[in-house]
Amino acid sequence: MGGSHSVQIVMVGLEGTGKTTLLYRLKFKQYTGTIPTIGFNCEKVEVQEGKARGVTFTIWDIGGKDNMRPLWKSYLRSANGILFVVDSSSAESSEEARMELMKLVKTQNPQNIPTLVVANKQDLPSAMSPEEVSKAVGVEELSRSHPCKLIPTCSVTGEGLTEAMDTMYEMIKKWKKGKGKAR
Ligand SMILES: Nc1nc2c(ncn2[C@@H]2O[C@H](COP(=O)(O)OP(=O)(O)O)[C@@H](O)[C@H]2O)c(=O)[nH]1
Ligand SMILES: [Mg+2]
Repeated sequence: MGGSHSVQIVMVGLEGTGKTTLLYRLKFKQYTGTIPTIGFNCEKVEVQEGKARGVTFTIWDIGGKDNMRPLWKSYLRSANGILFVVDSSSAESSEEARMELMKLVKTQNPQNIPTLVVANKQDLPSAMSPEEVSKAVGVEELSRSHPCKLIPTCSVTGEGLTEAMDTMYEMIKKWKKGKGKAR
């Protein structure tokens, strides 16, 4: 399929949810310590396993501090997929995450680019279950009207990341097909 072997991903979410850890886990296959992201990081990652094997993901990891959030939408123009990372162990920030997710998907995304919510930090004992995260940040509700799914992960060990990239890729393929149709 022409052009489908390279996709552009925008990764956003509140600060400290594990976006940069996830990016470097995918890139270097190991845990790397991170420092808070000022601005953004960008890496090309060729997926080695799963359904997206051989596909190159260019991933833009955008800082989550509130002064960066107005910029999220400008990165969406050339994106094929959104990764929205959530800290599953932080019930207290789930309302803020829900509001940012709603704004992003419903008002800042006229192209209806597929969104995969990454329920990260599943390894922590205090983590909410994937179902609880789904309810808390509104994935359940959003998925009725928008292409939006959730995958549980641990970016430190890399658990769930293959499933996440598979799911993101499947959603993008579906979205690209749909774009060809008259709306
Ligand atoms: N226990 C646990 N800690 C994580 C996980 N992912 C990231 N972290 C930690 O969360 C902190 C913030 O991670 P970072 O990637 O900088 O978050 P970002 O602000 O979203 O880029 C760091 O101390 C990471 O080591 C995870 O899956 N489990
Ligand atoms: Mg970061």
